[in-house]
Amino acid sequence: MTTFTDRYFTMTETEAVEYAKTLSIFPEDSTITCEEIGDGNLNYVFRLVDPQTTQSIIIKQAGPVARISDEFKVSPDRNRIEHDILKIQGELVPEYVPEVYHYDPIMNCTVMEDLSDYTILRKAFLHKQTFPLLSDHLSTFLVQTLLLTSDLVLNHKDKKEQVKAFINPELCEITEDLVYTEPFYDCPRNEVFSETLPYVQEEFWGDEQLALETAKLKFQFLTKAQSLIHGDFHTGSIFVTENQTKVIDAEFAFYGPAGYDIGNIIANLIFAYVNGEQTIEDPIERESYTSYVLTTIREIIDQFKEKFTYAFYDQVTERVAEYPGFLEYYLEELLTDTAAVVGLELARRVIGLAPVEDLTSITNPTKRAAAEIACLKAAKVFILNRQDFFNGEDFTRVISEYA
Ligand code: SR1
Ligand code: MG
Repeated sequence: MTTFTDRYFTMTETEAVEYAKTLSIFPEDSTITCEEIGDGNLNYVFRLVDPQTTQSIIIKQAGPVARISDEFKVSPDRNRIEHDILKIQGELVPEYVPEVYHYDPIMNCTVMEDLSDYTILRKAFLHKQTFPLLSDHLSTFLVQTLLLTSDLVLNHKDKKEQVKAFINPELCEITEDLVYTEPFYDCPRNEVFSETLPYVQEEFWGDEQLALETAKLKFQFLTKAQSLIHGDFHTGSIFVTENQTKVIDAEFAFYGPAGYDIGNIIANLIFAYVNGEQTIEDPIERESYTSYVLTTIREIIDQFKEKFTYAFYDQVTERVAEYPGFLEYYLEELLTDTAAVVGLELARRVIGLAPVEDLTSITNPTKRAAAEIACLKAAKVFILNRQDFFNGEDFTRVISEYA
């Protein structure tokens, strides 16, 4: 009989079933089936179902190395970070996160609600599905999580305790390397598509001004403990149905620049946009889908500003934040940081180690290179002109022009 209380080990499907039995979640006599369904870069995800009742759960376990490559030794304690932020998000935005049933600090796993009726947003976008409520849901999620965990609202001593609890050095190091460093020089770990490589060599690796700006941004990521951020807020971390949205996979969470989450999702919507531009043959369908994506981007930014402003007047506790002009200053800086991260994420998914299916699934090499180079052209504008972004239209204008 396997025991789960003495030492940590990564579970097989059979062991995950035995583990679930120790939690008494399913009826004692049920015959549970289990499948490991994780397709992310880091963890093991077991789906357990009781076929008699159709009751199901997810057990997410952190392994000692990343699945994408054992070069990344990442402490399984990241599962604690993910569990702890899920609990916080469960209070701030319960409708947008899965319910948590159990956390185990020995097995480094979290047992949570199964979202098998949902689809991963990136996959849905590859099928050109659209979600009219997405911008409303994501802008609310961003405002609630980024404002209510910041010094604007939290008592500063409590906030510092939270900064301590969410120190996440190994996962942050992955971002520092893969997002802020490696894409901007000829790093051996980069993986650039052959037809895109000449553009990268000429326009990215030789650009000293671009390198300097990314250095400044890296130091901002290292030092700006502004809000408890998700840290990996891309379309693969979002589950959707027609009317519902759930955010998962927050193991990269830490106190960082709030614009990191907003920029990340906007960049990943741009990947959906360029994929649509290059893969939808029918011009009417193409226009309809790409307009939907652009509208979603514009709405996320504009609704974020509107909801943030409303919540700011309602919730802010820091006295000096009420001085005239402070809200405008705060929002402007937030959008500058957002624009920069849009550029960084666009660049790193084309040049760096962890590409996205929106680009790699474009089978025609000329079209794939066109999509990737469009992302890179826009990336430079977002990074170099980051102080010129004040509203949704400023973002979509660059996308329409370059991407
Ligand atoms: C080694 S992990 C590579 C990437 O996958 C995660 O989802 C993050 O985006 C990370 O950068
Ligand atoms: Mg992930």
